[in-house]
Amino acid sequence: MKVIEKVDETQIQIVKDYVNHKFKIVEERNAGELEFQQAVKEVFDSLVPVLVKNPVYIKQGILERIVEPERLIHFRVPWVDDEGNVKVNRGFRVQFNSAIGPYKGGLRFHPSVNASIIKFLGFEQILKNSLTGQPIGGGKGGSDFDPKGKSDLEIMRFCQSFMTELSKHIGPDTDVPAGDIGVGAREIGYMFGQYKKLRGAYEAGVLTGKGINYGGSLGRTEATGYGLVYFVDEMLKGKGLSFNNNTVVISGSGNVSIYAMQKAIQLGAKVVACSDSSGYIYHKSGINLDTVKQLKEVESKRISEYVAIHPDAIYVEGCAGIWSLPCDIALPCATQNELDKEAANLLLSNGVKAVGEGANMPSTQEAIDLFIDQGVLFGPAKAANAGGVSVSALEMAQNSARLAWTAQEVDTKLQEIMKNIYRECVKSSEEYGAPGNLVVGANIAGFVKVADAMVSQGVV
Ligand code: NDP
Ligand code: 2IT
Repeated sequence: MKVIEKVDETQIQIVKDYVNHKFKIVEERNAGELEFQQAVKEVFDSLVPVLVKNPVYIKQGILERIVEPERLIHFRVPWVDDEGNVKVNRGFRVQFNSAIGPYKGGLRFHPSVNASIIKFLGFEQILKNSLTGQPIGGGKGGSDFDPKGKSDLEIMRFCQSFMTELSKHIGPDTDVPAGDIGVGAREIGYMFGQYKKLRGAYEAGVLTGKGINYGGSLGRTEATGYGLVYFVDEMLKGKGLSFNNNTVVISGSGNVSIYAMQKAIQLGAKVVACSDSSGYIYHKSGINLDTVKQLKEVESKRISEYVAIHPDAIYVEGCAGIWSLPCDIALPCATQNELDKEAANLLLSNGVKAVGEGANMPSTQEAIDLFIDQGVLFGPAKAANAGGVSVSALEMAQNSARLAWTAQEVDTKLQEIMKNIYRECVKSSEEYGAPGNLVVGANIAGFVKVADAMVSQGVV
């Protein structure tokens, strides 16, 4: 607050104009890449007070540099399906920023993947990874390959072809991919096998999210969902609230969603709904997580099948409707822009107290503005879902040290990391004149560390 009061209004206006001008250039240079523009706009808008206080970032061209990937690799992924047909997908890896460590971030396999999606995710990852306090830069990758309906052998052939090209660009000290939508332990296993074969060496730290028997970390599978709940728990505690006896709605039914449900239930919450891209289930007395796990993790079925096993639950076609359900806590854990203004208004009218983003950029800017204006506790993705990449960094540390920590050790570290991220976000929000606004707090706390490293390292 002090900062804002001390500087004169003209100075703030000059910086606002500067930021708007720089954003206009981002729009022009990344025409049509709406998700990327959305991610950059939110961050730039948060940074005005930081730039007022630190004109060195302007002089050093940090905004111009941070939005330009150090490298964007785009490649052909040819593979052969079970009928012998040749298929071609697009592969991507954005190596966005290496100021504070090797590029680090997941791989997404989903038909919607394009350069805009990969760049928005990679850009978010720079600041998220900085917030974790671990030495990891920002990267992301993936393919427009659709794993749905593919046989295990097709998945393996695709992963091998994808890695044949990707292997030229990654390594334990350069770039360390992991999972994201459509990429779990199975895909990481196939990619690791191919990388190892091509390299002729056992470089365990080249990928994270590996199986426990070949270099993976205990707790990585659960980390994003658990970390999200730990973060939201901190927000709730700040207002004298908790998960206990509260009703929770969680979108998605993949990795993040399932382990967010598990931890929320452990903390005494009643989780009443989850979804997939086809629709959502509502089980008023509380979702049976074992059934969800069996359907999704074991049988790869649709969430609609849940109601055949639990006839007192209902299934509704269309995933967006999940936000019309009454709840105290909402955790969007499926995909970007899944929670819009209309959904936010519905949640508000039902008295939602806290929203924590498990997915990356799941709320539109209008939805975020509504939550913040109405005083709802809001945990932005780059802070709230940072538990996954944090434990990935712990996996890298274990691989480097050639040892393995217990599940308890990893979980204790994860809890400390999430609490620390929360504290850093609160501190920055207060220091820069937006107390309690964790969107601003996360953007600033993540940015300052990267920007300072970029200044120290010169114009590279
Ligand atoms: P999964 O592939 O395990 O699960 C994704 C879930 O979201 C599925 O239920 C899927 O439904 C649903 N979903 C995916 N795309 C859409 C869509 N376009 N519309 C509606 N629903 C959709 O992925 P994760 O759980 O790993 O990832 C979920 C989110 O969390 C993503 O935003 C990801 O970037 C983010 N995240 C993941 C981390 C991780 O460690 N895995 C870490 C931090 C963030 P369906 O089965 O029908 O496709
Ligand atoms: O969005 C994310 O943070 C992830 N998908 C996890 C990245 C990682 O490297 O573990």
